[in-house]
Amino acid sequence: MLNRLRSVDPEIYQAIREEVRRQQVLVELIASENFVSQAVLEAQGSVLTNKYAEGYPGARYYCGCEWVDRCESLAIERAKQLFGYDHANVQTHAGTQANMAVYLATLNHGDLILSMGLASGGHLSHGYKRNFSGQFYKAVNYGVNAETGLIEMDQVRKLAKEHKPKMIVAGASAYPRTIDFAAFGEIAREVGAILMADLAHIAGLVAAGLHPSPKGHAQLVTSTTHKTMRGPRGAIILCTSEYAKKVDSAVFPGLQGGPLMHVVAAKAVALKEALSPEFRTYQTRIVENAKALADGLKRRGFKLVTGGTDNHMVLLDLRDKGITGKDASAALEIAGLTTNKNLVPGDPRSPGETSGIRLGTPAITTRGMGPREMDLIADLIHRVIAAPNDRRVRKYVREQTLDLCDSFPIYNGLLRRLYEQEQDAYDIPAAGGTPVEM
Ligand code: DSN
Repeated sequence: MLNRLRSVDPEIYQAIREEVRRQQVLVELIASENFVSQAVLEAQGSVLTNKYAEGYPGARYYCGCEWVDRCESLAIERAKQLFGYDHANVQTHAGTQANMAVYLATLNHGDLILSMGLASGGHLSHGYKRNFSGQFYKAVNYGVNAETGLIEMDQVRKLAKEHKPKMIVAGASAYPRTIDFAAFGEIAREVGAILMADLAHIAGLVAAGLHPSPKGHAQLVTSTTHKTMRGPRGAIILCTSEYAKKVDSAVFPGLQGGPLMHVVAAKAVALKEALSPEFRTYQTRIVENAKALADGLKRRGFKLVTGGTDNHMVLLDLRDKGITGKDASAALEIAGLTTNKNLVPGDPRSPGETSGIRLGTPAITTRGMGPREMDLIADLIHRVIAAPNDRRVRKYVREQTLDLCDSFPIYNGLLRRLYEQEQDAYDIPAAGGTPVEM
């Protein structure tokens, strides 16, 4: 395993091996990260990376596309089946590019978008002034109530009526509660706007029926495939039939040349996994774990934005703890808990510092952890935040997180196998001048 790489490029081999180790030995609480299956890894690491396939299945600009056509058609059919939309485009490389494609397909330069503000939990690509979306289009933002942390549909309606946006964007990067797509749809219809739902974070929950679907409300949907969806890094677009041609043209030739067919195939695998009953069980556990983590933190005196969670995410407001999100996430990382700093509603600090941290349960749920481990993690977070510079606390917490990671291994002992292989250097063939081996 990875023997050829080790021989040809020991530096990259070492970086990958150390990343395997890092993923194995840290408790991954970044809400947007996950661990893909072995099957997804195999599809993504396949020879499909060699193939140019500009165009779409059955209408490519290159010969020899019969097998990549098969992969892409399967991905498209599975995405349509999973989310119930008329059309799917599975070629976009990332969530921001999926949003870009939807804007290109539906808006003119300078048109107005109504979206959630970045400081309230929205995303860069929803019209932030330093992102293309805020430079090519005008954006007006709704936010959340500074006290409750909740989106107020009255405010959304008021802004929609006042500004008459061409598009309303419903979706967030840091919002721990249910998004009311039906209410967004109603407002969009009232003002004649198009509704786009960005499911990047919650797509897995929507697919499993644990969060209301935007179907019937949003004409266009974007999502990443690597967060709760547990697929390869990438994105998809779903839409009603009236937007199908426009979306496909916006992706290619509008924004991209050749699609990453190895990633498209890996998306197909992840979408197949998402259609299984086990995926629904997995998503149910993600939500149960997030609730258990939220409860454990509340019992230990933490203030949570919105007071809890409906999804996979918990937002900690640290303003009463005398520590910034930046310092808290750094102390937690040393102790073996990976998180990210995050703005909280009404945050007086900058995005580089913040007063909060965001936690998520998709990755630790993939490892098999459950409510008991969530309570332990809440306890460990509490200990670190209470004494971020205490070396004894850090040592204790690090030992606990290492034990936890040992009890819930990932990739079937891959790290151990790599180390074992390295013991036997004679097995490794010479690098120079050898033909490409499979
Ligand atoms: N970076 C992603 C997240 O962490 O939510 C959004 O793009």
